Amino acid sequence: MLTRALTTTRRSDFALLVREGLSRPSQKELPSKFFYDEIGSALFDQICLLPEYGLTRAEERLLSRHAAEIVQNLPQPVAVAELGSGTGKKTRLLLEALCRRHAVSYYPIEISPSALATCERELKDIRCISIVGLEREYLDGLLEVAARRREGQHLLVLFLGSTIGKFEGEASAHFLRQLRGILWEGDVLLLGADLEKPVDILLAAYDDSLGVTAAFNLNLLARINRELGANFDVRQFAHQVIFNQQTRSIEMHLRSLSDQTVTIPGADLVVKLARGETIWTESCHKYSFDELRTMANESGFRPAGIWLDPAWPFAENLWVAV
Ligand code: AVI
Repeated sequence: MLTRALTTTRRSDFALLVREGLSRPSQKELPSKFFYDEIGSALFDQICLLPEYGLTRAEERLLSRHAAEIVQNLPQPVAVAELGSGTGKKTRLLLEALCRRHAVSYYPIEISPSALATCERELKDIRCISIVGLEREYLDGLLEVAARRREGQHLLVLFLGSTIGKFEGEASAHFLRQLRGILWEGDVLLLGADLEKPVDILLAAYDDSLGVTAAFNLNLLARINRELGANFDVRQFAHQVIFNQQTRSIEMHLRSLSDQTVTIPGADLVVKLARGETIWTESCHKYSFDELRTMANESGFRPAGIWLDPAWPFAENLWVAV
């Protein structure tokens, strides 16, 4: 098995986006993609084990029950590109089912080198796959995978874990249309989407009693301290979770507990935060069936299969590019 990682480190992106998000005159923001440094990735693995956070276990159940059936619905031969390297556990179920048909090239695409390394470590024992990790933004990585495909080879794109939910409103449709633009007719997208559920269940899932999600959120400030030399006093911030009824999304924020001034030399920035002011760090949209169908149709896909978890409303969607 060949394992190799292609890396382009864009460290300055972090400084630029921190500067942009924290200089806003109204709602300050930090992009959720920066949660996943080594500590953040380890905390996210813990989140997936929490009793309150059923999302990952729901998707694991779906893939362990239905991987063979999902694979039966795929064109062949296929190469597999995964947006976000995910937990090796879920991907393994699919790759092993695929390997019963033919050897597979697997391309995890991920901006976090530590997440990419974990994925390779977890999956390298599967005999019939070759792994080429791409340390890239999703669509840049997918373009590269598409350029490497062989004549007649289809692509299966995995976008698991409801990561699509981080795109707000029109941004998700825009992203899916761009993704579709890279694919050929007959290529397939396997899209994990967390479904609407009672608000109390959602709030507990993102504000767990052990404080793991709070640590995951606060680590973003600690990361800015470590990498950009900032002086955030992390104890002067609180994890805050709300459900936005209008957008049907969980929002995570970091609420300032005092009036404070923070210096971020690596982003050439001094930020003033008022007591009670928040930095918006993540959105996690929750889907209805109608919405998923409309999204597929409007972005150039035909829904070809849907698998649902009975215990935690979650949908694994197979969409074919048309
Ligand atoms: C990765 N993403 C889909 C997770 C979610 O549920 O939206 C991230 C997460 N944030 C807090 N808990 C989990």
